[in-house]
Amino acid sequence: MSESLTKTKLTDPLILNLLQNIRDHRSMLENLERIEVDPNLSNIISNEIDRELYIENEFHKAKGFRKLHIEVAEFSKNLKILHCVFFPDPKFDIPIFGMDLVKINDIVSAAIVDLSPSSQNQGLKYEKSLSEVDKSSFTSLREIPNWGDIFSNNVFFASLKSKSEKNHFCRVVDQYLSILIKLSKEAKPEFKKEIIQERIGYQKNYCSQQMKNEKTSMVLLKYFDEKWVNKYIKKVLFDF
Ligand code: BLA
Repeated sequence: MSESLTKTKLTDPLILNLLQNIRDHRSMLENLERIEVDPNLSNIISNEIDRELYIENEFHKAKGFRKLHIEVAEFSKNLKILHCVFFPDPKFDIPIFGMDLVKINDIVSAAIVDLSPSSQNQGLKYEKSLSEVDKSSFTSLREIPNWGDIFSNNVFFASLKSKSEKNHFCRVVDQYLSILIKLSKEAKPEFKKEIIQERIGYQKNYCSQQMKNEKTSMVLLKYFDEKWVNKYIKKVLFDF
């Protein structure tokens, strides 16, 4: 498959490792297809001194998923981000896979992963499996901000302090993705309008809560004007 990100400029081993793992899981989905997006929004590069930046995006869809989005970005050579959200097709009862890794120089200040509910009582199907994923040895767990009521009870959020914590985080992501893929294989389409509508509401709420994370927009506003940032957040990151 010819993938823009296969040639990613980013060489950070942790991000490359996570990226490979996410792609491996994604490749197990049925009817995987690329979604074409305006290249002005998907691949963004600037070489302006001290304001260097690049953002690379991959968009796919598959059976059970309306949008599989992976983004890698590097700002001013020191802030690196791996952002990934797999939005389910609301006809299917599949949670939203989300992860974000923020690395400033060599420090991973934020590493978050979750399967977030996209319908009522959905958690009953998978919360137990998430809770069984070993997350015991992390030293710097972080508190979820107020807007994060969209996440499941087993959202994982920490700073990663050592090589072993970085490796352990990769294993947590791998296991969360395995649970997601299993749920997606079991999911059958639903045709009742009210149920689909309710799931659409969950995804809209997920997106509007994510938009309250000022840390995302703060970074982008250093490089782009407000109009562009709003468009990028609403169309690329958290569209519905
Ligand atoms: C935090 N997100 C952050 C931070 C930055 C970004 C700079 C602060 C790091 C820190 O608190 O240590 C920036 N993240 C970005 C940018 C993009 C990005 C610019 O993805 C993309 C262009 N954020 C998400 C997703 C999740 C998420 C999908 O995009 C979770 C599934 C979570 N990011 C998230 C959380 C924080 C964060 C919970 C901490 C916010 C806080 O503590 O206030």
